[in-house]
Order: sequence, then structure tokens, then C-alpha cells
Amino acid sequence: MAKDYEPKEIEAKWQKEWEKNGIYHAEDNSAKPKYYTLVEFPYPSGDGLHVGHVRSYTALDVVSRKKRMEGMNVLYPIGWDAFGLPTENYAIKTGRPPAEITKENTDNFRRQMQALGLSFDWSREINTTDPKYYKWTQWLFLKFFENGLAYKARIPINWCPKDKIGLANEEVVDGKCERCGTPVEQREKEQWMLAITKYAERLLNDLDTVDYPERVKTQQRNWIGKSEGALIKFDDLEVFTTRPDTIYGATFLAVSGKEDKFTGKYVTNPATKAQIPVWEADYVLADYGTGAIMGVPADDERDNAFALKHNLPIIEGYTKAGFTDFGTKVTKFKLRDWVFSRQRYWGEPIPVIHCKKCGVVPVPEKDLPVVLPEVKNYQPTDTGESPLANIYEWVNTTCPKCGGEAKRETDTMPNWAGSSWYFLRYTDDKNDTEFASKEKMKYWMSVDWYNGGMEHTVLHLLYSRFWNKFLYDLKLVPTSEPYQKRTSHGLILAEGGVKMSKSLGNVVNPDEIVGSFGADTLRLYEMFMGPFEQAIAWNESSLAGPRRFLEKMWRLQEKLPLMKSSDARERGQTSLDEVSPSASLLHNTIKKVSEDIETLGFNTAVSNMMILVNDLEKREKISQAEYETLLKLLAPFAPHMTEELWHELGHSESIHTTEWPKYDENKLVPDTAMIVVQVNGKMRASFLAPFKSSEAEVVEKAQTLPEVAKWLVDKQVVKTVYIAGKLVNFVLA
Ligand code: ANZ
Ligand code: ZN
Repeated sequence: MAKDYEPKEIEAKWQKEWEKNGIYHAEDNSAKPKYYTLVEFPYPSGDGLHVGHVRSYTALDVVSRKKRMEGMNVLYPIGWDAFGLPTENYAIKTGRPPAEITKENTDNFRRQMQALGLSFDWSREINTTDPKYYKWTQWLFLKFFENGLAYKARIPINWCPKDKIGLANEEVVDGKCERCGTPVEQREKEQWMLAITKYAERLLNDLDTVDYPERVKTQQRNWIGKSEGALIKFDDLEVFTTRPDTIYGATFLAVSGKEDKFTGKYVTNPATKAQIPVWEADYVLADYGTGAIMGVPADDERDNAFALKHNLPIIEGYTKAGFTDFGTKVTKFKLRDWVFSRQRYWGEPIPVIHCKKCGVVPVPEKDLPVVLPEVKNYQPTDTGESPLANIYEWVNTTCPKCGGEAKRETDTMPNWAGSSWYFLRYTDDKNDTEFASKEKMKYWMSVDWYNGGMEHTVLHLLYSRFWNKFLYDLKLVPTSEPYQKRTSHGLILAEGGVKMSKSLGNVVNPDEIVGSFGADTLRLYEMFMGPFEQAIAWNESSLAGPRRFLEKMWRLQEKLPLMKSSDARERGQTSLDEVSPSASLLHNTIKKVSEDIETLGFNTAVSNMMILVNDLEKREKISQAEYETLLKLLAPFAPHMTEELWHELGHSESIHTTEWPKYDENKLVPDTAMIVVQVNGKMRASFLAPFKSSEAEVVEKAQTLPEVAKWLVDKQVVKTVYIAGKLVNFVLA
């Protein structure tokens, strides 16, 4: 009898062993083909790891492990996206330095991740709040500045009066602050901007070159919002239209306004020469096109509603104009330049100095990083400046150009900054002289598979693609797109399908699940719970299924032929050909699991292994070759248990460095069913039969199986029960 399955002992033991042997370290100078798997690095909040993180990280862990077994040099790194508001707000509340809070949180996250057996290369861990890291975020900002893509503008910004923070458009949801729900006000402020609009066309076109879900591409296209149309002058008022051909039907003009109102003014329609009224209308946006439209009630729904409401003429059946008759062709984008400064403490200081004589002067490279100074109070000033503005010794400095009196910029970068280039840093995380060496980036980039949340499919993806393209133009990175393939996992909801939240007390803590079921069960459950891209509710009772499956797998050892472990090597070479009667089921399983891992079918990969185990379980004996193959297939999902069983078989190397099983095309039996054969209701054998087989064929095959035939010798079969695709039962007299 083998000992019981005790995940607690096994898991900690192997985690230590793997770390000691460094089997998950990515090699920089390897002759092997590389594979770069990336998951969005977490914001290390005080709440610890979420089971949603576990879903994403386990999925790409499965992929990474399989790729390693397929002979690839895999880079699967992790780090911390640690600047941001929750830590800062906590610092304001408690007076504790954000760096100290961050350290505590990252220590907790790291411990939790390690307990899950994720195969990250921990030697490359990065932290966006580490001055060694943000030195390069600042350096990259200065590249934008030198190239005219970072500039200051006085613009109306979204202002959250509660957080005292300027918000990017994308941080405003339904007119409210995304973080705290306070209605957002407009305020004029000098802000740093990044000219992402210069890249609008390429960010759009190059979507055709990458493997993203169509839904993600559509969202990005809509966000960029390209429209081809014309600018047409109505006297001194210019409109933007995508339908210049409708100009003969234009009966009014409308400019952006808070409420609908006639301005008292008329302009000439250049096509009809008619005098048409100019209105203010609230459906006209101030910052799109020219902020003015021509109203064509016969062809545009909103114009039609407006005309009916205000009794304006509607001309039906007018002649359509040719495109170039009036106005000039233009292309407009909905995308706006990126507001890139915040008046907060916990962010990268923007590395410029303001000199009365020289103007805005970049901090010289040798003086980077501009380190965040210690402050006593993390609250922004009442005028809305960053708390850095209160630190006299820090703000007052000398101009790097003329040596005269000067002041430091006190704005910091938004929390999108560090994540806009982190995938580059992983390739060369300890480099002190460059953000990453060209040679290493050339080997590792681009990312082969990037998984992350649906909520990041627009902003983070667009921002990081923009940074990468800009650096590509400067010949600082090797590929114009950072990510070859992008996928997204569905949310994990609380039991009952509501969002997990602290206030509802329904948050599942992965530590507890690992404690009671083991990491392998948690991993397997999250892969098995449902289609990867779909949202799904947590269900505590469903954890029992994966756990039972692992126990079955554990007990299968007892069906192996008894041998001394010194014979194991020899046994390990048993050819799969000798394996009957399930050879085809085994080969089918290898094929299914291999393919499913590549196509997000983690749940079906697991269910296929379950079917195989159920089949093996029914047999008296299984071969070592079969068992080892199954262990290897399961290894990416349940890395600890499979490692333990692998060593039980007498192997000394890790299962995770062995070769991924291959299937034999000739052994695949498509459309087969597993037929159980009983004699007097007792199972005696099973075999695979093509679905197409007739009853006679199946029964004949069943009675000739040696395990069955021996029970039938000299006996009379009084009845044969046949259930198509499932069972034959010989009832004896
Ligand atoms: C006349 C017309 C006739 C229009 C017609 C459409 C249909 P997209 O595709 O989103 O770019 N428009 C232009 N500027 C606007 C603004 N600042 N606020 C609100 N609407 C604005 O849409 C372009 C169309 O949206 C333009 O073409 C204009 O209406 C309107 F049968 O001009 B159209
Ligand atoms: Zn100066």
C-alpha cells in the first residue's frame, strides 16, 4: 500500500527543491528556442492575492511548463506594479511610508505565489517603485521629452475633489471618479501630456499583425476611433462630416453647447446657397472634429430628432453631392493625447527642472533617478499640488544648464507609467547602464503570450504598445509590437455570482484553500471550473472533484507491476505500443491535452485526463509507460503531486525537465467509445470500439477478449445486455 496523499508535506518540499535547483530560471544565452510567457504583474494591495490572480497565473504557468517540456527556454517572470493610490491613501491614513507598506504587501504576495508552485523565474523579480527600476521609467520619459512627445499644456482636466487628483478620461466612469465614485469636476491645470495621437494610425493598422481576440481588437479600434471625412466651411464656421455627400440636405448648423438654443446667427450653405440657422446643441461634442456639425435631418437620426423638436426644415429626396465638391478631406481620431501627470506623492517624479532663464531643463542622465524624498505628510496640498511641493530643500535646486536657481517639477507620473515598459525590463532586470540590453531584448522580444484582465484590453495595452512603438522608432527595441498573442481570463465571482468584495465578506482567500486542499487541488479546480474566458462563480463544494481526481491518480500507483525501484529505468522504457487495451485512449488524451493547452481549453484538458484515469482505474494492472505519460500530462496542472509520484517511480531528475509526451497519429481512434464488458454484472474488461460498430460486432469482440472468454468457457449465456456505446453484459445460466 502506498502512503496517503498529503499535499502539505509534498508541496513545501518540492517548492524548496525547485528553487534550490533553479529549474525555472530562464537562460539568457541559450541555443534553445525561446518562449516568453507574460502575465500582468499585480498591484500588491493589502488584501493579498485574489483567486482571480490564481486563475491567470496558473493558466500561463501550465503553458510555461508545457513549453519547457517541449524543449523551449521559457521566460515566465513576475514583479510588482506598486505605485498607486490605495497604498498612498493608506499612508495618508496611517502616516506610514508607502515604501514600507509596499514591502509588507509584496512579501505577502510573494509568499502566496510561491505556495501555489508557480514556475516564475524569481531571480528576475521587478518592482516599479524601486529607484533602480524607476530610474529607467524617468529616462524613458526624457526620451519622449527630447523628441517633442512629452509636452506641457494648460487643459481642462477631470478633477476629483475627494482624491484631489487629476484623472485621465479613462479613469472617469459615468462622470464619476473611477476610484471613489465622487462626481468629477473640470479644472484648468498645467499638465504633462504624451502625444499618443501621433501613433494613432499605426496603433490601429498594426492590430492586423497581432494575435489578439477579435473583441480586444474591436475595443482598441473603437477607442482610437478613426473617421475619414471632410472639413466644410459654412462662411466662418467649419464643420466635420463623414457624409459630405449629404450637404444638399443640410438645413441647420449646430455648435457644442450645454443646452439647445438658437444663436441668432445664420450662415450660407455652400451647396444650396440657402441661409441656414446656427444652433447650440448638447449632442455636439466640444472636443471632437471641429466642435460643429451640419445638420442633415433627412439622413442623420440625431439631426432628425433635433429638427423635429425645434421645428427646423427637413429636405427629403435631395441630390447627393460628389465627395470632393465641397471642403477638404481629413481624417479624425477620437483618441486624445495622454494626460501624464498627477499631483500626488506615490509615483515616479517627473525628471525635469524649471529654470527662470533656460525654461524646462531635463535632469541629466547621471543625476537619475530623481528619488522620491521622504515627506511627513502624504496629503496633496490644498491648491492641488503634490506634497512634494512642500519640501523646500528638495524643490529648490540649481539649473543643470546655467547653474542658476531653479525648481524641480513636483508632478509625478500616473500609475500607468511603470507598466508601459516592464516587459522589456524582465529581459535584463539588473542592468544599471541601460533599461535593457539590445542583445537580450533581441533574444527575448516579443512576448509570445500575454494574459491579463479584460479591464486592461484598452488602456494598458494601448499605452504599452505606444511606448514600444516609440522606442522602436528610436531603434531602442527590436520589434514594433510588444505582444504577439494576448488572451484574457474571465472574472471569478463569489458564490451566487456577485462580485467578490471585502464589504460583502465574500472574498475567497487562496491561503485557506491551499491550507485545506493543497495548491495542486486549487490549481486544478481553477483550470477546470469553466471555459477560461468566461466569468464564473466560485463554488466551494466543487473543490472536492479535483481533489478526488488527484487521489485517484495517487492510488493508481498500486496498479503498477511490482518491481524494485532499481528496475524503474528499464520499466520506464516500456513502449506505449505494448499498452492495450487503452492505447488509443491514451494517445487521444495526449493529443487533446496538448492542443487544449494551446487554445485556452484548460478545462477540457483536465476532463480528458479524468476520463483516462477513470478508465485506468477500472483495470487490474496498468503499465509504467502509461502511468508516466499520464503523470507528464498532468505535471503542468498539478506540479507537486506529479513530481512526488515521479520520484516514487525511481527517477532522480525532475518531471518538469522531462520531455512532453508525443502521440502516435496511427493510434488515434477518432469517434470511439469505451465499452465496459461485464459477466453477470461484474466488470471483467473494457475496450475501445468505433461508434459506428454494430451491436453484433461489439458483442463478438467482447466475448473474444481473454479476460472475458475465460468466464464464458463451458457456460451458457442466457441473455446479452447491450447498451450502445457503453456496455455489454453476459448473463450466464
Ligand atoms: C453630416 C452627416 C449626415 C453626418 C449623415 C452623419 C450622417 P464619426 O463616424 O463618429 O466620426 N459629428 C461631427 N462632429 C461631431 C461632434 N463634435 N459632436 C457630435 N457629432 C459630430 O461621426 C462623424 C459624424 O458625426 C459627422 O458626420 C457629423 O455628422 C457628426 F447622414 O455630418 B455627419
Ligand atoms: Zn538655467
